[in-house]
Amino acid sequence: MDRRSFIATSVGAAALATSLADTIAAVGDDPLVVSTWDHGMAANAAALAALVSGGSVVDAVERGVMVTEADPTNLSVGLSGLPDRDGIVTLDACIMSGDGRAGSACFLQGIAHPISLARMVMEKTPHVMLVGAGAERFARENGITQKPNALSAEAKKAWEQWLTEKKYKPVINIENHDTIGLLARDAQGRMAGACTTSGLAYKIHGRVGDSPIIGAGLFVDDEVGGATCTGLGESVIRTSASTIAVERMRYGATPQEACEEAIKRIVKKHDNWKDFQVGILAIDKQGRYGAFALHKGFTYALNKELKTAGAYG
Ligand code: SD4
Repeated sequence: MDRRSFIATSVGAAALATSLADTIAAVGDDPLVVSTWDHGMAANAAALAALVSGGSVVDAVERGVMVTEADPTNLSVGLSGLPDRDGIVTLDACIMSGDGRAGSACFLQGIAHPISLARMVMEKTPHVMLVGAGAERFARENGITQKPNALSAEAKKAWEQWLTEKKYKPVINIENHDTIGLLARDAQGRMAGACTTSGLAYKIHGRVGDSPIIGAGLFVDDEVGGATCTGLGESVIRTSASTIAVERMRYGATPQEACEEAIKRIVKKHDNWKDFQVGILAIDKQGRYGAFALHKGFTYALNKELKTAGAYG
């Protein structure tokens, strides 16, 4: 059976089970890009454009999420994101290539493209992760201009509103956007992922979530596939959710089954799972994809199409 008819047969069999029918993709040998939330549509377009114009899969994931980081209307990624309790925007990002290289930069102030800094950490240092003032210094030394820290008008308004009550409560599905996690597979089967965020709104100054943590917010292995998460980072770190998904795929799970396993683990380990949201995406080396979330409302972009993931609760 050739590759295309194998995938077609899989799709036919899976039609009996809605979740599988939804999520096994007949992508053939074309590039595959998936990313979180509605804002993933613009990111995917840039990632696909990078692949089509001959860029590497690492170029594609970086350029894809840079679009989201640069969107001045985005309240959850980039410098326009919502601040911490002190009114300071701090940004986190990581990037991983399926060959095992990885870079991360977090607790950043005034860095417009944390993903590019994460890539520099991956490519120009022997390290995986740089944090805070040291990361910012490394950025400046490598030609990245650090901007003054200022809140966008919308973020300032939201923060001032929050200050009136100062309630800490993770929100479910922030206006259909949150962290962007993007996974790509090129026509040769090479994979990479990128994840970037302003993190949990009104967090304690210094808090870092899952998004820059390799194995939590993002994990990619060319031998298997990749996964990325969005939502309440603490729950994702506690369970190494992206790693769970990739390791499930290593031992035979489809990307959809792997995503469902990771979400079930979060449920198992958190009595309060009804109070927060986590969404996860996965791709595998065969070019299949999967998506699942704790709660309804998790949207994701599949190449040029917007989809809604199934949910546990
Ligand atoms: C984080 N996963 O920092 C990110 C984004 C987020 O609620 O906060 N979502 O945890």
